[in-house]
Amino acid sequence: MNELINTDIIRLFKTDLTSFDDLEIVRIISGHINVTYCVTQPGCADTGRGQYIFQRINHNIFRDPEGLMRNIQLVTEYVYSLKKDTSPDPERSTLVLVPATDGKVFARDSEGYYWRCYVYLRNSVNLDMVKVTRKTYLSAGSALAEFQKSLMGFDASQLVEVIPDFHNTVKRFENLKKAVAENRSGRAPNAKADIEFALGLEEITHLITDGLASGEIPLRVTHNDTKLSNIMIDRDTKEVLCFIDLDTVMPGSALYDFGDALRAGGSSAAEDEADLTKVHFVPANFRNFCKGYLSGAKEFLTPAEIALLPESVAIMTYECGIRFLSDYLDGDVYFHTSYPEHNLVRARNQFKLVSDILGMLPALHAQVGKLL
Ligand code: GN1
Ligand code: MG
Repeated sequence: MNELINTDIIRLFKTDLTSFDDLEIVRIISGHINVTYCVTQPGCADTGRGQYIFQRINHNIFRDPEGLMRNIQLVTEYVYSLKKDTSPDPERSTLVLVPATDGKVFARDSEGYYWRCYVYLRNSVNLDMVKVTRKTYLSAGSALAEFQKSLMGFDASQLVEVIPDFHNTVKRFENLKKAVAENRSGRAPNAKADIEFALGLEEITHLITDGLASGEIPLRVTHNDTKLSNIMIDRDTKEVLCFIDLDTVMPGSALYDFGDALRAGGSSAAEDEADLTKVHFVPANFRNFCKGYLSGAKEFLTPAEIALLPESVAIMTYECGIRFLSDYLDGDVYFHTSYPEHNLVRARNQFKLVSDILGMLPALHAQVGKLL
């Protein structure tokens, strides 16, 4: 049974569900922040209208849930308007929000939590769930270029900054130093070598923020959480459909999305694999994703952006690692964890990748050069 979703919440949305007694409800555990359920009317999944995603928004992290939902509504409606005449399958080329019975794009439960509902993307799986092939990487890279390109005409001033300084690695570094100094969990002695490693890499933290400050790196509308589990593909053809998890769509750098996609997609192992002998950065994944990405993005990227593509992967991986480490030191107050050392395991995993990527930078630059 589910402790968190009941049919009262499901009934608050204008779905096509016809009965509420026999719904199949499955919790989806891949996200670290919100709580997600897939709700299916038995026998109706194939129509695409009998299956929905319900999410309870974590308002401790997303402090302005209504602003966040407004962002998602604007972006999904914008992408849909671009796709509706050009895509063979517009309903699967973006997430589609289901309005609540009062017309809003969210509803609140009796405890004040915000919920939203999306049409389930028919016959889809996320990229993390399949054996990823070269072709899938090429198409994921080009899907990212396409996502960024499609939002170039979107007026970014309409968007609220959902989490200020989300990918400001310099600020994340300051937060790490604070977490180390405060050591609220008392766990700092367990992470001595990890802290030392992280504090030793300050020089890479400002490469993107400096470019943004000087204007050499343009501010664009970016996704900001492009890990493979946020890329949906067709279960049969394996073609990329769209990006999901639009919580953090807001102004940012294209490098955040490129780097973050390869943070996850460039790794040989899951983000929380504890056996570091299984964790390494796979240059072929970089090459294939980058090839797909540049085929669409080289027409709009600036030289300063192209010059930092390899570094962006190191920076985003490092940033994620120091966020996990900071949360470990703070006592696991941000990311969902399944066991006490989970955040430390995740941080070590990311730092192993950072070491690999930094060691490969000349080779990765050579790859980019060949692809241009
Ligand atoms: C969080 O909740 P989820 O899994 O979509 C985090 C991302 C991290 C990611 C690491 C709002 O995303 O920034 O990269 O975990 N989202 C937020 O897996 O902090
Ligand atoms: Mg996310």
